[in-house]
Amino acid sequence: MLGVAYTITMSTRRLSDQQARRIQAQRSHSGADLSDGETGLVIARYGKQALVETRAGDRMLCHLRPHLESPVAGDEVLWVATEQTGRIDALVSRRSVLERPDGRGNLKPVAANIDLMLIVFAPEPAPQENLLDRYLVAAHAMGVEAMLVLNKADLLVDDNLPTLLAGFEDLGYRTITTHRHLPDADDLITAVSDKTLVLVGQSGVGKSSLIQRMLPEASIRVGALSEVADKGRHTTTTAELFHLPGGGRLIDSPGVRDFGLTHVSAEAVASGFREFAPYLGHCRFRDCQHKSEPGCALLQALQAGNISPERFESFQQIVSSAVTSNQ
Ligand SMILES: Nc1nc2c(ncn2[C@@H]2O[C@H](COP(=O)(O)OP(=O)(O)O)[C@@H](O)[C@H]2O)c(=O)[nH]1
Ligand SMILES: [Mg+2]
Ligand SMILES: [Zn+2]
Repeated sequence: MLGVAYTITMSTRRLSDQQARRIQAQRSHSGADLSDGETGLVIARYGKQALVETRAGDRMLCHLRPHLESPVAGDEVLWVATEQTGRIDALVSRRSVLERPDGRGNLKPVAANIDLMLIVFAPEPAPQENLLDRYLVAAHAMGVEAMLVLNKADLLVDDNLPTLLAGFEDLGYRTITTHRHLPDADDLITAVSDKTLVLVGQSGVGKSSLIQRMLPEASIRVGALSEVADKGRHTTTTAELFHLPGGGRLIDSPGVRDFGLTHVSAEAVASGFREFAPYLGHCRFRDCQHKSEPGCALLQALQAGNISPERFESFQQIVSSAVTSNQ
C-alpha cells in the first residue's frame, strides 16, 4: 500500500441498484467470481496498473484483471485485496468519458465521470488553430459542460486572446481569465463546486500550475505521479485526479499536440457549434455539406452575420480533416 501524507474524505456513497446490476453483468462477462469487492476511485492509471483510492481514503496500486475495460482517472471500480496489493475486478459504468485517439487512431479513454471540461489556453504557447473549437465539439459529444480559461494572462501583449475569449462568452460559455500571480483561484473553485472537472489544453498552457493554485494544503500538492511512477519529473504523462475540500475533483490531463476528432460525425461536429443550432435541419438538401449548396441555411446565416466567419471556417476545417483522416 502506498503511504499518503494526507487524509482524504470521500463519500461512502452506496452503489445504486442500477450500478450494482451493471457491475454484476460485467463481472459475469469477464468471468470473475462474485466474491465481494469494495468500491474505489481511480486516481491515475499506469500501464497495467491503476492507483485506487479506497473508501477509507488509502491508496493502493492495483493490478487489472485481464480483459477488463481500461480504467482511467475518475473511474469507479470494484477491487479486491490480494496478498501483495490489490486487483481491480470490475468497472462501474461511466456517466461520461473523455477519449482520445492513440498513435494508431484507436480511441483510448483518458478520464471518466466528468461533469465539466475546463479548456485552458494561454498566450504562450499560442493556441493551435481550431483547437478550442475541437475541444468544444468534444465536450458537446461527451455531454459535459465546457468552460474556457485564458491562463497566463500576465503574458498578454495584445487584445487577440481576450477578444477570442469574449467571442466564446458571447456564445454563452462561461469564461475565466487568470494567471499565477493572482492571489487565489476562488472564481475557479466556485465554478467547480462539487463537480468533477477535467482540464484540457496544449502542453505548457499551465494546467498543472492551475491545479496547484486550486489545492489548499502544501501537503496535498504532492501528486500521485511523484508517489508512484514519475519520480522527479513534472511533465504530466497520465491523467491524474485531485480532491478539492468542497467535494470537487480535478483531473489533470496530459497535454495534447493534436486533438483528433476523427471519431465524430459531421453532424456531431455541427451540433458542437452551439450557435448553428437554429439553422441545422433547415437547409434545402437533407445531406447539405454547407459548402456552396443553394438554400443552405448555415451559409445564409453566415451572410446575414449571425455566424462568425472564423467559427464557420473552423467548422469547415474540422469536418474536412475528419473526413480526410477517415479515408
Ligand atoms: N507567466 C506565467 N507562466 C506560467 C503561469 N502558469 C504556469 N506558468 C508556466 O508555464 C509552464 C507550463 O506550466 P504547466 O503547469 O506545467 O503547464 P501544463 O503543461 O499545461 O500542465 C511552466 O514553466 C510554468 O511555470 C502563469 O500564470 N504565468
Ligand atoms: Mg501538466
Ligand atoms: Zn447547409
